[in-house]
Amino acid sequence: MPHPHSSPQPFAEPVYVTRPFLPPLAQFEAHLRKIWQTRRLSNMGCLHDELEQALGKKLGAPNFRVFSNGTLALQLALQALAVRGEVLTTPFTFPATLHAIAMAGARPVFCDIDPDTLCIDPASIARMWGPDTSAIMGVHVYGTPCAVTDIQGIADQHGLKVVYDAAHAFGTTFHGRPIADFGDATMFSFHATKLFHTIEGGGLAFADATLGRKLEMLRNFGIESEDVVAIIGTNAKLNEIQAAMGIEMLKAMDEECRNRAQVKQTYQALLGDLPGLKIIKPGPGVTDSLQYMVIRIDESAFGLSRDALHAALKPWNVITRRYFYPLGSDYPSYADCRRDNLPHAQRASREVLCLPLYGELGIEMTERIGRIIRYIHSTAS
Ligand code: T4K
Repeated sequence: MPHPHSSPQPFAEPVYVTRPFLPPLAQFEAHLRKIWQTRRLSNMGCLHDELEQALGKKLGAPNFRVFSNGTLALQLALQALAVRGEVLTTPFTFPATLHAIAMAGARPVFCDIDPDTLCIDPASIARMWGPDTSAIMGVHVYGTPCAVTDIQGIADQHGLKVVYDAAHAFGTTFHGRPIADFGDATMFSFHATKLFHTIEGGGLAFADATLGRKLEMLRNFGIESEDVVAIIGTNAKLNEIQAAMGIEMLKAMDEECRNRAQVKQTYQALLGDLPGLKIIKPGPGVTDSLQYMVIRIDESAFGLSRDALHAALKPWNVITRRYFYPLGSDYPSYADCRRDNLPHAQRASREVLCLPLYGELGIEMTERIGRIIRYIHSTAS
């Protein structure tokens, strides 16, 4: 352990919260060469279908479709399930969750979160249910599963659909079950900033196999056949270059996960004993999605607020992110939405900070970030 007062060196270049993994260029080029020959660029080509199948297997989802991004996958899930009126959800999320609800023609209703899991609190769901409610949208925040059993219980009692935003939960299992196993539909994001990515992209696992055809039409302008445009749909197709990236990324997952796990262990060793700094970990029975490295700052015990630490790290070229601040319930667009009291969400939004996490970061750079945080802490308190 370094001496807490020895001054570390700032980074010469910014170290961001993430840096996308890329497969070896030669492997990707091989796909590009084929694409150049076949001229098949989009609209459910071979690579698209290959990736869709491989991802369904990987995620333990027998019913699975891919989309151009996670936000549209979420919106189309709600449309496929004919969700209307109010959707009980969490304000502690990325804007995409709430905008997908609104774009699908429904209204978010804000529930508080569980202070430990940071996911939607079933007690708050029960309080906020109303006659206009048709669905619950939980977010498996940082890859920590929502209280899936309690949520399903409330949904069954009131006849509600359950949709999960698993943007952060690629590959997560909960007591041995794939995260895609819960609810009516589960969305995964394959954005460049995610562990597994297709540059932009998203996927949807769903329980009712008959939704498959409807989702295919929703992502392709509602076209059923050459002669029939059956429903109103959009353009949410994943193209062949995105699919090629996904196919190559899948090959690299094990290695990237090993490297990220090492980075997280290094942070744990350097920061685990700092008063007022809590490292957020996946709960019991959960495999870590290795998507984010999240700490929570208790200002009174740490001596600095989360915002002060976020700002203090910048001159060292350590660029952290406050996922999720501001809270969705504070966006002007949702000012009129019904809401519970949100003390736990408000507190979490003030206290969480995502540190850089990606395989390439390696042990040495992680140790340096850890030493910088210790140094900032020691000179502040
Ligand atoms: N639901 C939840 C709970 C989500 O968190 C998200 C997305 C979604 C739904 C929607 O899924 P998608 O429609 O995106 O599939 C980023 C991502 O853009 C977003 O996908 C993600 N959540 C969110 C948590 O993080 P920003 O605005 O923070 O991105 P940005 O551009 O600031 O990137 C963060 C850092 O990553 C940069 O400082 C540098 C690095 N970076 C980023 C990109 C895009 C790179 O090094 N290279 C890159 O190409 O939203």
